Amino acid sequence: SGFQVWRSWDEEGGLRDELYDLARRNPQIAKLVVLGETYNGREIIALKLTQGARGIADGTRPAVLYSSLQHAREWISGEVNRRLLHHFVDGWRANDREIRSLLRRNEYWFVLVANPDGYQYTFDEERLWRKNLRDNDGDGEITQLDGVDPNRNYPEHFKYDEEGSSSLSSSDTYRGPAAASEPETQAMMDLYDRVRFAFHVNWHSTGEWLLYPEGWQIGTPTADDPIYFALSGNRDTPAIPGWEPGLSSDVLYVTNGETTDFAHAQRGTLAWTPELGEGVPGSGFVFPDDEALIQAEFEKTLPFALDVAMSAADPDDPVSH
Ligand code: 0X9
Ligand code: ZN
Repeated sequence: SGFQVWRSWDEEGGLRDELYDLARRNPQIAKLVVLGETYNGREIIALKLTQGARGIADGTRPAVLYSSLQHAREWISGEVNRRLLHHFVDGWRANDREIRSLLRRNEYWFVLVANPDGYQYTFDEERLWRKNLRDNDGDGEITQLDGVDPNRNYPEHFKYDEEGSSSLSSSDTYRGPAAASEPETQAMMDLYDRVRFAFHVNWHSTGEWLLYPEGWQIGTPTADDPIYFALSGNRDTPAIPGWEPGLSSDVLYVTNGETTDFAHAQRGTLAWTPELGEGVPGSGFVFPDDEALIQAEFEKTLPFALDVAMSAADPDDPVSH
């Protein structure tokens, strides 16, 4: 693709190929599940990691979901999540005691590319595309009038107000014609039906915030706040250095039909939207194609991701380092 680090979905050796290769090479710990298909026929893929992955039913062990690239242009989210996936697999292969123990006790589910149509489109057509590729006006081509924001399409306070999502098909926060109308939403909800997740980390960019629900409204704390606090830290001692943790609607803005709100309100899953950094100030969604900067972003977030992984069996008593 002409990039050093970034890889598309479709290309040979791209992210889709990588998921299949990883599952094929690690049958003891990895199982690939196709959750659904996008408008353009791309697979929406989840990978389960746990010892004996193929011999035990999904959802047998305490489970954590790590997802990324729900928004097409937020490339750093996929790369951070991909490195986390490799951290588990490489740790297993290297006989790392801590990783081996984590993979014996819990299940880790990865959806690296939650919006594969949109993601591919950012390579082929428009780097800053955010939504999926629903043809809203049915004219057979994709223009600025098309696409649904997958992070406004969930059946939790869907369409609650116009501030938190848009009725306009041209908007970047267009919620879609109905709750869960989109194949990307349905795929994730199917996964939620298959597995009861203790935690969900839905990587996004950008902002250096560690956001948690429920962000359809402002100010109402939830009974789970102590767990969110313990794992996210606070302004003075954030779990991820330099980031601001807090209620998503308070730190950023209100949203409705949003993924982590659905996870928390309807599935009892403790969920975050970590908003990764820009790599270089001013880069926005175009995180530099720079191995060292990308690796640094991953390493900065790794302790948080591992604390979540370690806390899966007993979310009420979270581990934090
Ligand atoms: O707007 C979003 O979907 C997320 N931000 S992004 O810039 N990656 O698009 C944030 C969603 C977090 N939830 C709330 N802010 N309520
Ligand atoms: Zn996003």
